[in-house]
Amino acid sequence: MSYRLSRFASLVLGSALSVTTLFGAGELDKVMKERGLTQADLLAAAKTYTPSGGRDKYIVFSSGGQSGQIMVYGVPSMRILKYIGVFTPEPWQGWGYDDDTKKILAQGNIRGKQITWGDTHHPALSETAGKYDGKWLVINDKANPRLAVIDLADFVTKQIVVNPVFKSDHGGAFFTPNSEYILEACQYAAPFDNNYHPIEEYKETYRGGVTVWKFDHEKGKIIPEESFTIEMPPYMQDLSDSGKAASNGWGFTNSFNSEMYTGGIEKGLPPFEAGMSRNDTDFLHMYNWKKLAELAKDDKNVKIINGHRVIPMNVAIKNDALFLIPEPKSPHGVDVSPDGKSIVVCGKLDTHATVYDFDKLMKAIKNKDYVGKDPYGIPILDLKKTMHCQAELGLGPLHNQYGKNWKDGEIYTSLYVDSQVVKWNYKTCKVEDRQNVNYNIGHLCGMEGKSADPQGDYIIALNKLAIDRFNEIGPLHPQNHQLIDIRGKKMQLLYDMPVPLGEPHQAVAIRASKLHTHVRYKMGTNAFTGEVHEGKTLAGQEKIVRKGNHVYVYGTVVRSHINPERVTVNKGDIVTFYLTNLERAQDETHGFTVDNYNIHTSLEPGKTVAATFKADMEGVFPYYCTEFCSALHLEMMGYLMVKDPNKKYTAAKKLKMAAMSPEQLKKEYEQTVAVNNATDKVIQSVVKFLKDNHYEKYPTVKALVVDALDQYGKIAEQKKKSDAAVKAGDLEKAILFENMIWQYMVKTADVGIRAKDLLVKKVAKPMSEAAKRGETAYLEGGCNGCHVIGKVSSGPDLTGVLQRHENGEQWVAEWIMHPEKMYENDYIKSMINYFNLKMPNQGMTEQQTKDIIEYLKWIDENANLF
Ligand code: CUK
Ligand code: CUA
Repeated sequence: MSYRLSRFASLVLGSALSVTTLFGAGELDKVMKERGLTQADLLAAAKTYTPSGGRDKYIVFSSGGQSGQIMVYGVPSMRILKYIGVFTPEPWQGWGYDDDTKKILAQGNIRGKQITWGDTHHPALSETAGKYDGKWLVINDKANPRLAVIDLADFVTKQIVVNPVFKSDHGGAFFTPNSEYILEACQYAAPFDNNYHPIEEYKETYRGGVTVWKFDHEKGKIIPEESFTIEMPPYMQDLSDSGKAASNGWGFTNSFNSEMYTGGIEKGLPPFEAGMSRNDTDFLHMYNWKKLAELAKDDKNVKIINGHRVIPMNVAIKNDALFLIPEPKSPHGVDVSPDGKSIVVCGKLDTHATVYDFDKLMKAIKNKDYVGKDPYGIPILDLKKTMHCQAELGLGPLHNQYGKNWKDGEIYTSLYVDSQVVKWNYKTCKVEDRQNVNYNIGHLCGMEGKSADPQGDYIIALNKLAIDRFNEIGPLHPQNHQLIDIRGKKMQLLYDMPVPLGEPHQAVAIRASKLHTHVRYKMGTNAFTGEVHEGKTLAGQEKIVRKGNHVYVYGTVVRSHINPERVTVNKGDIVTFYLTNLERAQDETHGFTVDNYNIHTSLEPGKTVAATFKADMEGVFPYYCTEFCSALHLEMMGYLMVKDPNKKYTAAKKLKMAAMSPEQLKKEYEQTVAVNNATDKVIQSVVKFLKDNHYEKYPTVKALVVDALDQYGKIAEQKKKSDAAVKAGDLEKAILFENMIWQYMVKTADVGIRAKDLLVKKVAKPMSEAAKRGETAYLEGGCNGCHVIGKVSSGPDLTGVLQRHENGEQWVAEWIMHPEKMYENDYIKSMINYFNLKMPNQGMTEQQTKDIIEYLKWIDENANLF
């Protein structure tokens, strides 16, 4: 437990003594009173607060709802880390503003129509043996039936596929246990073909179904040619889940319009909502995707619709691969247990959750124990004979997640109408605990809570409304994700996080330790294909090539210039900027835009991008780097000049400007050289420190040093040019080259000092627990306000302070605890005089004082590093 946490803990335990001793003068009490916090609030804060630099245990991928994107955040801190551009443009990432990302977005065009929004619902993580493997993420778009594949090596969308027969989808994406396939169930039934069919022919020509997408688990690619759809009745298929372990090979999809009602409010008929909820039960569809995948390979088992393989219902029925099981009124969630033996279904309009027993389902199928057939001839199994138990949970049960003790029956269910999370037992169907949430929870997200390996720890309630939770920001409120601690017997609500992006129906969480992301791209990579980019350009290879009316710019970006800096084209030319970010340093990202031309790219280290546009406006257009990447970021720019070839331009009259005298020029030149020499000295001292401390042994430090030396290595060439200019008598030019040298030095120093700081941390002897506590006391006591380690500032340098006095430790201890008693001491008097300051009594306890002395000892041991 960290020091910080133990402080909170002792406080919550109510030890008044520890409060005053640790915080001094009831500082915490004051804050509590001011902010109206209870002790339970403090405990919740301690459970979620993540100090600067801290990391989260879990990473959550949340649907971004109507934004068509994905939101990534950490648990328990609930800090948002990223929005991933998926179905819609995301300007920062250049998603939809450069050639390669436009191509991926165009994969999502429907019948040639560009779709610029998405309604994302269900993200899914790829699995190996039913457990999350941290490789791929897939999400569906309900409005425009599409799936997208996101690569978790760089959190970038790599593929979008459009469902060829559905007009909307919902029950997807769900991976099969070894990611062989992804299930995507239809939502609103419609004709599979693209023709008009009157609604009076609903039962005959409208269809639902489940598309079983083949997935290349290695490459992270959906293979449409090897995918197929299982035709199903027009029952409005809804959420789905893939069987696993015991039930591997089967899929489960529920539905909510077994009435096959077709609405008609405008004709005086009762509305959809009434007609669709008339029956007491709807159907859970159970289908053997494994068997059907084999059947789908044979042409005689499939119909080709829109170029896609569809297995007709009668083929599935004949092969014992499709069944229906009644389930209570308007079901919504269906969630298979980690061992695949139980299938839990929630009825939105029922107060129950029903637990089906997979063994009983299989027994009924084997014995052909049917209660009848639906109008399409699909056998119906008996609800009573196949269920294990029903649990009375409350109003509007929607979705389920499993807890760490799932083997004993631990499960959590969201109650939409009651606005609650219920903890219950799916083996005994008994309710164990309830937690109110605000308001109207949809999904809930457990930590790997639907994989074969639920981790417990937390449940996140994904609430639809935020009503009274946050500051007023107008009629459109954010959504609200509430973090709940489920480690104890009782659930504890910890934190509310507003979600300002859209309605995130579902989120999935994975242990952060399972993710392994790239630090940078291999030089010249097309991030969207993983291959070498056709526009890859290395330093020195920059060029502008014209082919007919198409101008290709092969450029590079590196702190802090874009090469080339001037590009001149004719009005009407097509221009492609290929840009490669030559940086190797982590996080040294540049952005690129040409003003007024609506292109933008994000250039992470090593990446090559392409941006093509028609130069259809005459004029002068600055282009620039859009990330504040270095102290000279503003200078990282250039000009695109677009000339009209049919126009005659008259030259402007040159202004006469005052010129510098040769003496002034000489003085400026000498000053510039002197500054460079002084800067170089600083750099050399840093380099010596790095070498003396064997920076090469630490890969992260080494990467920085390599980058710094890379910058430094460019100086020689500039110096040559400067000297040549001096020789030719052009001091003006020489000064510019000397300035360039200085720029390289600044960049070297910038990275070099970062490397030094990092190295100090690596080579310093590890701190003892006492010294760590001492450092905290030192910092929180504000000692660093006057003392800087390694330097005399408003107070003396504390390096070596223990050696400066006889019985140093005792002397320092007394001085810290009772400084006022020593103000008359001659040495102290002289110091007070010198600094014109008195060391105040900071109210340190004996323990804190001891700890600080341990910290001072640690400083002395590492004195060479400061
Ligand atoms: S659905 Cu929205 S709350 Cu699309 Cu999974 Cu249930
Ligand atoms: Cu590169 Cu700013």
